[in-house]
Amino acid sequence: MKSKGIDYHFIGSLDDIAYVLNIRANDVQCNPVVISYLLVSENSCNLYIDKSKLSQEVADYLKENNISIKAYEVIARDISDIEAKKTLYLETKKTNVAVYSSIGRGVNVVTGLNLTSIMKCHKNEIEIKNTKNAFIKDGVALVRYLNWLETGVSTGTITEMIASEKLLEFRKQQDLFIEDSFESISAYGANASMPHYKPSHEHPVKVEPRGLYLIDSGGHYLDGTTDITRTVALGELKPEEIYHYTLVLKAHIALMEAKFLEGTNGGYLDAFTRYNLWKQRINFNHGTGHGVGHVLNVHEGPQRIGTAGNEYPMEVGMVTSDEPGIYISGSHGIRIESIMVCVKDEMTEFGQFLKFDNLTVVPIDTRPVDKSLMSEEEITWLNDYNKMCYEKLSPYLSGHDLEYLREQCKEI
Ligand SMILES: [Mn+2]
Repeated sequence: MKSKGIDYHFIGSLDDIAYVLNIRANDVQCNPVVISYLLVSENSCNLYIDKSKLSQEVADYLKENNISIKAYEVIARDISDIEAKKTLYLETKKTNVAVYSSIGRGVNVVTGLNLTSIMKCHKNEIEIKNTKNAFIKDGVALVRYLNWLETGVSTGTITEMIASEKLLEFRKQQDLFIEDSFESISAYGANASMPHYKPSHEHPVKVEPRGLYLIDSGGHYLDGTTDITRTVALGELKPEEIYHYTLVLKAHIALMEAKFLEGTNGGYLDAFTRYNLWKQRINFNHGTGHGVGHVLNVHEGPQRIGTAGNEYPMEVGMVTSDEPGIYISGSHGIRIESIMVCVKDEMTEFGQFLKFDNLTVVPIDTRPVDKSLMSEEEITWLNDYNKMCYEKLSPYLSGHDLEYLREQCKEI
C-alpha cells in the first residue's frame, strides 16, 4: 500500500478477507467465508462483521493481531469519514453501490485488483504441498464412488441425485473434509450436454448401464480445495461419443502439456486447448480454466483461461483448472477436468518458460478412447497419468475398489 501511495484499502470480497486474516467460516454454502468488510490503513485494520459469529478463539486471535472489530452496518459511515485528499484503493467489481456512493468528496479513489487477490492467487509451498494431499484423498473418494456407481447401475435403482449424495458420503469419509466446494453436476446421457446441469429429486433421472455419465464435483478439506470432472462409459457407446470423448481428451492433454513464455495470458492458453476442437470445427461455450482457491472459493481470479477476460498472465504458483468439453444437445456431453499448478520450465536464450504440474489424481477413463485419433505422445501421456494415479491411490484402496482402480489404470 505504501509503495502505491495508498492510505486506505477497502476490501469487499469475502474470500480476500478470509485469506488476508487467515479465518474461515460457513456463511455461504460451499464457500468457507464470512460476510464482512475490511478497511485497512497504515495504522488500523477494521473488520466489519456480526460479532456473534466470532468464537472466543478467533476473537482473541484477531485482537492479538490488532484487528478491530466493528459492526457490519457501520462500514458506509467509516468510508464516508475518510478525509478529502486521502487515497482510497478498491476493486470496483468487488465493491457494492452502498459503499461506493458513501465515499466523500475530494477523496482520491484509485481502482485496481484487490492487493490481496494478487497475493492469494500465488499459492505458497505449504499450500501446494497440502493441496496435493487433499487431491489424493479426493482421488480415493472418487475411485470408490465410480466403482460403486458402475457396480450399481445394473440394479436400475441409481438416479443422478442418489449418485451425487453418495459421492458426498465418500468424501465425508476422508480426513479433514469440510464440505462440497460447489453443487455436484451429476449428469447422465443427454443431461450432460448442459454444462451447468443441476440434478434434482423432483425430476429423478435413472443412470443406466449404457452411454456416458459425467460427474463434476469438488470438496473443501482443511488442507485444500478440489474440483474435478470425469466422464465415464457405463456400457455401450455410440461412435460419436467415442469420437468426441477422444477430442476432449486431446484438448485436455494439450493444455496440461503446454510450455509457454513467462507473461503469457489465458487467451493464448485457451488456443492451445481449443486447437484440436477447432480443427474439427467444434467448440464449447464455457471457460477452459479458472483459478481455484485454497480452502476458499472454487472459482478464483484473477487468472483465467478462456476466449475473453484473460488480462492477467499465468504465473508460477497459480492453481488453475483444465476443463475442455463437447456438448451435443439432446445426445451427450463430455468434460474432462483436472487442476494444475503453474511451475517454472526451462530458461532458454528466449526467456523463462513455464508449464503446468497436474494435481488431480483420478484415472481418466480409457474405454471411450479411439487410439487411432491420438498421437504417440498423447497415448504416452494418458498411460503415464493413469499409472501415476495407480501408484498414488493404490495404498489407500483395497478389495473391489483396488481391482477397479487397477482396471481403470491399465495401459492402452
Ligand atoms: Mn471447474
